[in-house]
Amino acid sequence: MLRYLTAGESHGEALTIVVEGMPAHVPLPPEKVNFWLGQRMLGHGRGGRMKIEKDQVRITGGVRNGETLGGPVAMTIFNKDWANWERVMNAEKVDPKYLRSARISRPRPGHADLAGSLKYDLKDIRNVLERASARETASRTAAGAVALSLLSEFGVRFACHVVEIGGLRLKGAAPSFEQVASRAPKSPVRCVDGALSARMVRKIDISKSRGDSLGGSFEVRVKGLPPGLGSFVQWDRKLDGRLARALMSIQSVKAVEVGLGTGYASPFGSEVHDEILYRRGAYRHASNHAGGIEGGMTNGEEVVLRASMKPIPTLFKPLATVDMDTKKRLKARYERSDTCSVPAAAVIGLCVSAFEIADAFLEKFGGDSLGEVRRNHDAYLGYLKTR
Ligand code: EPS
Repeated sequence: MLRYLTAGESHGEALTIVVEGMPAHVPLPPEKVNFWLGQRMLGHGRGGRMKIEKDQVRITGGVRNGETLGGPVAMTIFNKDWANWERVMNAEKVDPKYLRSARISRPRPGHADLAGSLKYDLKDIRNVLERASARETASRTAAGAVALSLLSEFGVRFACHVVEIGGLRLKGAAPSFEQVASRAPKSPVRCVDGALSARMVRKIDISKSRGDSLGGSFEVRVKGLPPGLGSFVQWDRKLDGRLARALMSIQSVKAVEVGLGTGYASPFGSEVHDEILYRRGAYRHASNHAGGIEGGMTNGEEVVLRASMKPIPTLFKPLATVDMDTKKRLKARYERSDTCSVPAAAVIGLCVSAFEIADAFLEKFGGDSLGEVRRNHDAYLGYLKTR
């Protein structure tokens, strides 16, 4: 129902995003997209690039008078750093001396550099890293922000927080949705626990002083979804599978969990399955280990997703690699990078999750205008009351 494509290089002129399938009349002022782009730029541990950029979207299609028109929504985020790269990254013929000056032949361990260079026969690794760069996540954040505009019309709310950085982990009872929504944005590392935030900040500082990087985990929470989004009838319609794919495809993410996730591996079934209740005219669950998804469908409880990312592979004190020109063993090349971007990844995770959920939402309540989606949605909620 809903799909998007992104284009653009990290140091190219701009990032381009096209979102197709949004119904007409969804309010979409650019500030809504800019809010999430701004959130993505935050977090202790970000590098020099975030001091250069001030990510803002220009909506160039599909929106008029602050509302979607039903056609593809086209967005552009101009890279401020382009001013420093125009001679090197130009789409037109580039002076060989500039090409030489920016050329890279030593792939970074952990990055797309080696496999990408071999796969596309790109002799300059810059041609891999420019597109593989996590800069592309600004585009995905913008696409997710469009989805969030739709879902907010139906009272669906999203929150995200960081649960681990470099082995420092949030312990104890899980914070409520409201605690995550109110506390996480106030922390420099998007962590709900003030003391733990301070320790995470110190650990990031230590990592930076050593020329190293750190990974971690984040959680996305979604409140206000009715039961029945996604489907059990076919593997590729299962919502958990679709969310996992979206989260796993974020640069550096290596694991995704739903609800109790890997915690399901040890206990007895009787200890972890969420008992079903009927309260005030609706079905509920006594607990939410399933993370709001059973049989590939929302079950009416809060959706809880977690993802873990590896430490950023660009190291100021690089690991060993092989120069692809000489085949000599050398240190990998250093490119400006972040020390830790788990707080930013949490925002990106929220946005890509919102996109998948909006897609499933339109699959269920689809319509060409917001009014039509609302009629379908309200009729379904009315029907649920009869069950
Ligand atoms: C990023 C932009 C990049 C990096 C980072 C994320 O900009 P630059 O390469 O100019 O510093 O800061 O990307 C990576 C860490 C990576 O490995 O690609 C951004 O906009 O989020």
